[in-house]
Amino acid sequence: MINDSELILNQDGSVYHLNLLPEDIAEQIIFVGDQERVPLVSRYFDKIETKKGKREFITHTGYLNGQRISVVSTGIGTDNIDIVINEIDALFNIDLATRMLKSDVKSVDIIRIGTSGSMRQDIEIGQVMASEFGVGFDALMQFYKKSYTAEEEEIRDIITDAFSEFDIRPYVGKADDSLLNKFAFDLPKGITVTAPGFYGPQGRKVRTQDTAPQFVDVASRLDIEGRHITSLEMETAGIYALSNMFGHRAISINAILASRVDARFSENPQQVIEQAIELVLSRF
Ligand code: R1P
Repeated sequence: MINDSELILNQDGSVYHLNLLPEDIAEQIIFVGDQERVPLVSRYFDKIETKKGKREFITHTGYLNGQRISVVSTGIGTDNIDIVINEIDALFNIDLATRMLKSDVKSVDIIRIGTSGSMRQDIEIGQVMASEFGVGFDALMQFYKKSYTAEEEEIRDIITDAFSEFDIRPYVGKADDSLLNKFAFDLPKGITVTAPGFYGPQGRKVRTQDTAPQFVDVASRLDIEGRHITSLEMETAGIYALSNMFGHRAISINAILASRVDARFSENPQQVIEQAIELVLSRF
C-alpha cells in the first residue's frame, strides 16, 4: 500500500498537483510548457468536457476527431516533468481508493508541443522539429533506477566526454518509434539537449561572461556517430526518460523560436507555435 505522504491526494481524491481524478485525463495527452498554450490547443477540440488545474498545471480534456484527448501544461523544467508524469502515471496505474498498484499496467501517449532554440545552421527559426533523443544535463534521473539502451548509453558517453568541464552526469532518452512515425515522419529530427536552466545552463551570457563560455560552440559542432545536437530546451529528456521508465510512449515536437548559432529570435513566435499546434493536431 502506498502511504499518504508518498502519493498525496486532495480532499476530493484528486492527485495533489494536477488536481485531477482518473476520469479527468485521456490516454492521449499533449504536454505544453506554457499554461496559456492550453486553450490554444483545446480550441480545436470538437468538445471540451473537463477544465481543471492548480498552479501551472492546467488540463483541458475533450474530443478531437472522435478521439478522447487531454492537453496539460507542465510549466518549465524537468522538476515539473517529474511531478506531471508521476501523477499521470498514478491516475492510470494506482487504485487511488485502495492506494494499491493496479494489476494491469496501462501505457499512455505523451506528445509535447514545445518551443526550443536551434543549435544548427540548417534548422531555422520557424521550423517545427522532432527530438529523436533527449539528453538531460539536469540531475533528475540520478534519483531513479532505470536501465538504458546501448544506443542511449553510447550517446551519453560521447556527450559526457565532450562536456567534461561541467562535471555533470547526463542521461539520454529516446522518443517512441511509433509516435515518431505517426507525428514526425516528415519533420527534421535530432538530439535535443535539456538544460536545467535558461541562462547559464544554456550558455547565455547576459552579465555572466564566464558561464560555460564554449557551451553553444561545443554542442553545435559535436558529431555523435553522425548525429547532431539540433536543439536546446528544458523538458524533453525528462519526458523521455521517465516515460520509458514507466512504459509510456512519448514524443517531443518543438517549434524553433531562436537560433543560438546565428544569435537571432523569431519575429513572430506566436505564429510559429500555432503552426506547430495545427501540425500536431492534424496528425491525430
Ligand atoms: C523557456 O522559455 C521555456 O520554453 C521552452 C523551454 O523548454 C522552457 O520550458 O519550452 P515551452 O515553450 O514548451 O515551455
